[in-house]
Amino acid sequence: MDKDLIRELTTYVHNAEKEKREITKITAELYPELTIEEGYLVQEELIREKLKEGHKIIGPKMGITSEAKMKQMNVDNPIYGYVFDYMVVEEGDSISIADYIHPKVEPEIGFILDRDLEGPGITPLDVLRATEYVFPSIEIIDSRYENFNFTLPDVVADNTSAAGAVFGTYLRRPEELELDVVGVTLSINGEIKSLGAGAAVLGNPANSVARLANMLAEKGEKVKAGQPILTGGITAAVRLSPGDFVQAKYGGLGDVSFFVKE
Ligand code: OOG
Ligand code: MG
Repeated sequence: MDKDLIRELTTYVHNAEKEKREITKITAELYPELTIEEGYLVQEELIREKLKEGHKIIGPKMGITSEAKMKQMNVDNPIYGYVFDYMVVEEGDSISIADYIHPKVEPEIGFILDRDLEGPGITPLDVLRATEYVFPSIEIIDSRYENFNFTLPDVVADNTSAAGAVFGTYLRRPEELELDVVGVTLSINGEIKSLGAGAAVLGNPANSVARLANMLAEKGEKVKAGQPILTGGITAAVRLSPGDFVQAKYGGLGDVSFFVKE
């Protein structure tokens, strides 16, 4: 894939995000041969463009790490992308639905490391040893593709649908919890829409961070200390509408909530 094509595909997804407009997935017509590796080349160019525009990376996010997400999205492998500063929503705050295309939410367990993790060969135990805190969170995803219809290479190119993140402020040391049995309910206006437990995420969300470190190692990159890391949706994602009060309640890990306006 030459530089011009990488640039063309990057502009295609980037403009859709900026203009809050749905596009047809890349693999439908533009470039059906797109591979996962090429999807990451587009994602890397997209990230360079965002950095050039003055946006800052807050932290990495894993995606498609649970059976629920694999089934819902009809894709089958963990992927990663990045949360940027302009995507962060303060806990208890409101978002405006007009700032998104067709946003959905999913509950995720977050990690903050106190030292860098450099793969290959990182294990979940290495992750737990390097973890300063775990925290509750809600990710807002907003695929730029029509109806969230995409293949794995498409969604990688689209920075894994990253659009928003609400990082809870309830921090816990990892040894205070058994992350696999931390339960979560996601409710909208008090009605439970989905529920699950940490084990849904690759057996344990620490495993998701290990996978991230090992995937980044293939590019000579590492998971950095101090950055919030999202480990992937525990449950299927739920569509948002104006007037929604969205809350994720975690067993032993506090809760996170925000409002949705017009
Ligand atoms: C892709 C993003 C997946 C997760 O947690 O699984 C993701 C999507 O579902 O649009 O963030
Ligand atoms: Mg997610």
